[in-house]
Amino acid sequence: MIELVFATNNQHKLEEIITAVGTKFKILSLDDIGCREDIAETAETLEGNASIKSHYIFDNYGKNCFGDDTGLEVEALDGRPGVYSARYGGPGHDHEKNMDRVLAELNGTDNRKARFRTVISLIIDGKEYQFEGCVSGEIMTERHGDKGFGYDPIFRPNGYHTSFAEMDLEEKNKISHRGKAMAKLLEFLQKGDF
Ligand code: ITT
Repeated sequence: MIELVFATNNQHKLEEIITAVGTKFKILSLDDIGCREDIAETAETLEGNASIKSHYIFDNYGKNCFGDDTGLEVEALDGRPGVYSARYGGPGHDHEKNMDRVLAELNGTDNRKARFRTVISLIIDGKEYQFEGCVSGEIMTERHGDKGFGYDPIFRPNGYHTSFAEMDLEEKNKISHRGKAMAKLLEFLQKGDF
């Protein structure tokens, strides 16, 4: 069975991926390999940051691995918070402050279109591959639901009446940015052309 390290410090992401992968692959966490460092995300793009995370693990631990970087891109805000999604409301990865800032900036705006975009960087035997997944929707005027994480309570995907935070993990995975990028990664691994 292929073992892959998922280079994330976000427990919600880890849970989502383990649910998506099922029993096909063994996913190891950073904890499992004894990595306790905070990997600095210094790139200006999602592609760049995803790559930093996976290279950090491969270069320091020599293990096949993947990392993802995700951003919420709001049309009326020229694509912000985008690559700055984690710290949009200030330092400290505070999800509530991040949502407050987006809601405040969209106050009174009719165009509430937004999308989540995920880029996964996979490294197998030193070679890098990238996979992208997007989901379009809109920013609601207030929070709904308490599942998920990050901006989930204020994001409603197109074709649904509920926010991501009102969906179960399985339901979110089927249509989400990370779920789609992950499906591409799994298809690639199952083909075995690497
Ligand atoms: P790692 O870098 O350790 O993986 P992180 O939480 O910093 O974890 P990202 O840099 O990829 O993850 O994500 C930036 C922010 O985007 C994250 O802190 C959340 O606020 C938000 N985010 C990412 N994925 C999300 C999702 O599926 N639903 C809602 N918000 C999400």
